[in-house]
Amino acid sequence: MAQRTLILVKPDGVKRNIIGDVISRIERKGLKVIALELRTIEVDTAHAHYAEHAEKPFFGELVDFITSGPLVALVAEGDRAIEAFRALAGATDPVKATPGTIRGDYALQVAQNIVHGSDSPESAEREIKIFFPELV
Ligand code: RTP
Ligand code: MG
Repeated sequence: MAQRTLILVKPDGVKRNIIGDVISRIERKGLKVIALELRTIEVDTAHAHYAEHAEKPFFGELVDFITSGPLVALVAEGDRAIEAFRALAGATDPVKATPGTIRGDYALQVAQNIVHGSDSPESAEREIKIFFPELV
């Protein structure tokens, strides 16, 4: 059964002109892009998206960063899409991320790690509703 995941090319990825490379990696893997939008999100949307981190010391920085400029939100679909994209993205800390992964190839700082991918089916459903309510 095909699974869906919510992927973001965060503002750092858009600024660095690597939207195309991220999408290319997603497509090369065999996942299908079924929705896509470039937009700058409001603080409320960022709070909803990162609600699980509301109490973390880095939450303010995370919200400032994710609302700092346009991002690309997309939904990709395919077998085990959630796990497949998390593997493409690499570890949260880009210095620990394996070279060849998106974060391993492009980033040095945990706060600016280029992409987001849903971490579970429950997160995917919740996050897709936030960015693409018309899909649900
Ligand atoms: P994401 O949600 O963005 O896909 O990243 P993730 O699952 O790999 O990591 P998560 O634990 O959900 O953390 C969300 C984002 O918060 C930032 N972060 N900063 N300063 C810090 O110590 C710190 N820790 C996490 C990262 O940008 C991470 O992607
Ligand atoms: Mg996460």
